Amino acid sequence: MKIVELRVHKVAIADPPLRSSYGLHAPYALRCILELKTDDGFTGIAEAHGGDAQGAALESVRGQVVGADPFQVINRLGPLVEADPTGNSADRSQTFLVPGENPYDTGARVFSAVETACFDIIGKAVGKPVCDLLGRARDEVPFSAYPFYKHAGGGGEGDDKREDEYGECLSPETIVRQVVQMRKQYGFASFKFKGGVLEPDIEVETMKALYRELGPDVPLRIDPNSAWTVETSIRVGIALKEELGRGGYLEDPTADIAGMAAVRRGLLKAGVDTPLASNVAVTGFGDIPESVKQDAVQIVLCDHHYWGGMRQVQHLGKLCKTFGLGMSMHSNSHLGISLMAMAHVAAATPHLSYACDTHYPWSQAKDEVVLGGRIKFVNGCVKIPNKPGLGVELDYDQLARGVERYAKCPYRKRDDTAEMRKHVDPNWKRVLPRW
Ligand code: GKR
Ligand code: MG
Repeated sequence: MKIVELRVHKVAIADPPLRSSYGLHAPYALRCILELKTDDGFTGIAEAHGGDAQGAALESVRGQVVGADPFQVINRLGPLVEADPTGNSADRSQTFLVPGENPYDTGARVFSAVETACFDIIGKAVGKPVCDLLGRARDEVPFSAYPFYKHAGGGGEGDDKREDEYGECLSPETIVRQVVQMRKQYGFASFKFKGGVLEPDIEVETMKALYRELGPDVPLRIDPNSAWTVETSIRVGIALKEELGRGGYLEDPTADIAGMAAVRRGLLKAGVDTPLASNVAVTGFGDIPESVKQDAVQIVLCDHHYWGGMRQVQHLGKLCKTFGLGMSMHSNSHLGISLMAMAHVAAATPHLSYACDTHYPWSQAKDEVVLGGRIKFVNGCVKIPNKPGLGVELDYDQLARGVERYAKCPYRKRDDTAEMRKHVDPNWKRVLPRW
């Protein structure tokens, strides 16, 4: 079998004005859809981060991929996972860069997309779901709701302005309303709240309001993306001992491994052993030794998109198990192809015991490129379909609309700072730590 065609489709999807310590989401999130076609009629697909740079990076491997055997090409491209186009492998951290815009993991992101599309082809060729190729550990994958502070608006621009499903949510009461609405619609049983936006005391109050609403059996997490000092992180960790302590965690309260380790020490000293999780301080295998040595992070968030694909996530699972670390999954704005890939890799990673993050509720049916429309959640879970490969196909009409939206919109990369300056505060800067 030979790959005869590689196609990269850059799409834009409406995204509401969500806030995080990185700033504000633009009216459109950008994604790339990769298609690989083989000489015997199979098509493998994958979804990656978006924008011009990611699109060009995917195009750059055309020469290595076209003409190759999908059973072999993923191993040949292996060096991409370790490649460092900046020549500075000392710090691959995501502290100052949003995921998908980190030049240190460009190769890992490209590899991941090619690997996913090849597994889709291989699954189709042998008649098996991708998670069965990797080794299935579960049939359905629980996801966690991902409430955000948000301004009014449903995303999109001009005559493509979308309805605002959730309204403005910038207070504890409106976040509770958002969460109740999401739970009703998707059945989520775990909740991760994106903090780092308002004063920490308001965010503590928000978490307490969520706890009161959801009860003690629902795991809660908060993730301020490094917005807090070590002292603030310890103070919040103590204040939320009960709320985060029941199967939840405190995610990236402060920057870098040394900072996270200091938070851990402070919390333990105060008798709080809420685990610290990370997708910012720990973003690659190179971060694990130091993190383990300092006991900085007790739960690592994987993400096949930038950890270098599905098998790397499985390796990470083994490593986490070996060192007694827990494992969860990170997400960014995405469509159904990414959701299915996330579900397959989670289904094939037994050590991943926390419900996976997903931004999926923030995307809309109008933008979905998967044939048959949006992926369904049942009780907060995605079931692995009894179909070969990823189990989803492209809707080419929807794909064409996404490509057209990309061509029309002015966004070419994710820039949450620029959006903050345009819509909220012309002098806004990402200051770390802010509180
Ligand atoms: O979508 O604004 C966002 C999030 O802040 C995202 O960019 C983060 O990467 O979900 C993420 C996280 O867990 O840090
Ligand atoms: Mg995070």
